[in-house]
Amino acid sequence: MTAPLTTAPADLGTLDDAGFATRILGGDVRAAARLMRFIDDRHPRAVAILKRLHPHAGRAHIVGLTGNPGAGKSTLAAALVAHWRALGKRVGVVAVDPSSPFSGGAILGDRIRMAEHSLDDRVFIRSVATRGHMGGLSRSANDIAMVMDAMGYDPILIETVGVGQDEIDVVKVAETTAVVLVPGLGDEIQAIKAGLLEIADVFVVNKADRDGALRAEKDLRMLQSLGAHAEGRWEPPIVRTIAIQREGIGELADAIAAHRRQLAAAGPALLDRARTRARHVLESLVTDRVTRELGQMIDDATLDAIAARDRDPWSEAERLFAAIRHDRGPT
Ligand SMILES: Nc1nc2c(ncn2[C@@H]2O[C@H](COP(=O)(O)OP(=O)(O)OP(=O)(O)O)[C@@H](O)[C@H]2O)c(=O)[nH]1
Ligand SMILES: [Mg+2]
Repeated sequence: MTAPLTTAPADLGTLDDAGFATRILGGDVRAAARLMRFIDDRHPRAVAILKRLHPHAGRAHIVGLTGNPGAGKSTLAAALVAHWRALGKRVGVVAVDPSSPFSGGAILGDRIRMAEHSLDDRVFIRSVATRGHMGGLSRSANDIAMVMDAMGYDPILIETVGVGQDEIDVVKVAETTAVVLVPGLGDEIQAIKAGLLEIADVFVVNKADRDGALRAEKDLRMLQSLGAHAEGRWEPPIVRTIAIQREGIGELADAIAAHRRQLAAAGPALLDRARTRARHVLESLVTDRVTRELGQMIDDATLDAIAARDRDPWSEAERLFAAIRHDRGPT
């Protein structure tokens, strides 16, 4: 990440949490990048600064872009960014896929694809690779998107491969999720298996230059017609794109915007999504903490006692849970 020239040579090391937050809200990309490293490293300062940014976020349209590996998500992301930039928007991109163009493990072709945006200070691109924590990927992506949101980037695109629960959880924080499919290969069926159909607000049939794009669209329509049709419910549109030729990108951007307009018009639906997002984040934070604390509380003596049948696991579970409940912490 190159700092914009307007940034004074900041000694970030001397800033306290409030100073950090002020810098970030003022648009300092270097300070934001530092915070994102804190987030990656699970540094305690990350939470302290995030708490200060939280009231300032909530304006951006967070858009999830997911689909099978190689479906063309990164190519679509680069094309969408170009489209939005041309409309004068400041765009954020959070790339979750470790093999994505924005991450360290990028393959050369991918990197070139996104290179046109890499020197543009109105585009903030950040990759997320944090793994190994339950829900870690999703929470890091959410935190990073929130930082961009607080800084005024809008829309914010989150690219994640639609394989594996942790990856799919990522788009639960998105307001609008676009699911990318490609013609042939029975992708439609794979999508159902992976639960991608249920989370789609917009379908993209990318690689429409290939045989079978119409067929794929028809198959999708058919599947949709089998689903439940609640009155007034949003029917996910199907957009055909050729990402490498940047065809259909305007239509895709329009479909994404239309979904948000519909959510906003529906009122309660938007509230529902916000509530679902809040629940997802809160549950993930609490679950993570409880898991960690439990890990520390369960000692070998207890395990041996249960194994030797001196104690029973139910009583021990009750005891542990009671201990967690009584340690209410600061309120
Ligand atoms: N023919 C054709 N190829 C495309 C199109 N869009 C992308 N590709 C190619 O498909 C390949 C994969 O594209 P990516 O954008 O890297 O796909 P991805 O979904 O981000 O892949 P992962 O991040 O690895 O899951 C690349 O070689 C692209 O050039 C398209 O519309 N038509
Ligand atoms: Mg990719």
